[in-house]
Amino acid sequence: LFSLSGLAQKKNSNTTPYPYNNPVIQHMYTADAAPHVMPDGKVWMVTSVDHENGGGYSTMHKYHTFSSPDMVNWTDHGEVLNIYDVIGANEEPEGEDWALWAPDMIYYNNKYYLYFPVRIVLGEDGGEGNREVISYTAVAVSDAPDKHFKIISKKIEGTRGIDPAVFIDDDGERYLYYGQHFGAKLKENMIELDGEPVKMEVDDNRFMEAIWMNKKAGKYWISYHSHYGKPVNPENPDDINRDKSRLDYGISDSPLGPFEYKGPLNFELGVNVQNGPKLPNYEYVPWRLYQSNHGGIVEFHGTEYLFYHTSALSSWRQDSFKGPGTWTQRSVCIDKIEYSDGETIRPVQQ
Ligand code: FUB
Repeated sequence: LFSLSGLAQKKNSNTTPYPYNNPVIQHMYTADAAPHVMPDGKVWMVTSVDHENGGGYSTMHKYHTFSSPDMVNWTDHGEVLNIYDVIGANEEPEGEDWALWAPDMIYYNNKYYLYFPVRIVLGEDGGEGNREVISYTAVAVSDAPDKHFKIISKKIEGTRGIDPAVFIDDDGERYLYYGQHFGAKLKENMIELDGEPVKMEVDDNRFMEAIWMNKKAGKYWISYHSHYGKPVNPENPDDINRDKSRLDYGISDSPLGPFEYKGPLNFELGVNVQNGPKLPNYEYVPWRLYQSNHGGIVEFHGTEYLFYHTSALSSWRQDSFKGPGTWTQRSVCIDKIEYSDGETIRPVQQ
């Protein structure tokens, strides 16, 4: 997740239809797709929703679900949760403290569970403590993936941080990943951790967020957003904001690791193109135009697919790919994953 300054909004001046069918959702801006095959045999995804006018991460106020019988034709089932479900109908969302960021939705025991980060304000204790805003994993439930969800927990005790993702193993055990680095078993009630969280270790030592877990050939494949390269601000060499970003992956014999780092899941790209220095060789091509990264993998009819987002559609609407598009006008894309030998993924090119 990168610095939020300088979120200037450009006008959509290009009305020519987008020339490609990836991104798969083009009537609205979507990000952070979490794909799963549901009992109806279709692929479903819940996504964050970026505001039609951009405006930064603070303008993300709802989740939509989508389904597809074939990975090509997608139905928008509309909004399944709104920020007002979290803060109450009479409140006004205040900036990023109340934005709805990357979610996950999973089927378990005849119900659909939606996991998402909720910020809770701490430290306003009569002036003695500093105001501190912490994200926890919240859970909402529904009888169907296209119906409005009802919040059943605003805080899974023990969780801290954004980007929750749930994985259910072949033996029925449930795992929750959250907050950049952590993983833990989930109890059958789906709203409590079962034991202590474990720090997910991948032996590449890069910053992680947006963990996704999938299983193939008996191995556990962790994928995540890694930041690497030079610090964006050279005066702050420890800053996690780096000039490159991509999805990386590793494998393990256990869903809680440790993981052996395997390599990039998609291509390298320059980031912070709005705020930071442009890389000298940065090319404005559609499959490289994005400033945040968040992936999800699903197996459908024997093939694995990577879901990710770019800001190529936004770029197209602004100026036919001459610029990077708007930071928070992202769009979900899908590509097949090719496993070149049972243990390596060929980096995905759109
Ligand atoms: O979409 C908001 C945030 O940006 C997500 O939580 C991160 O994973 C990144 O995609």
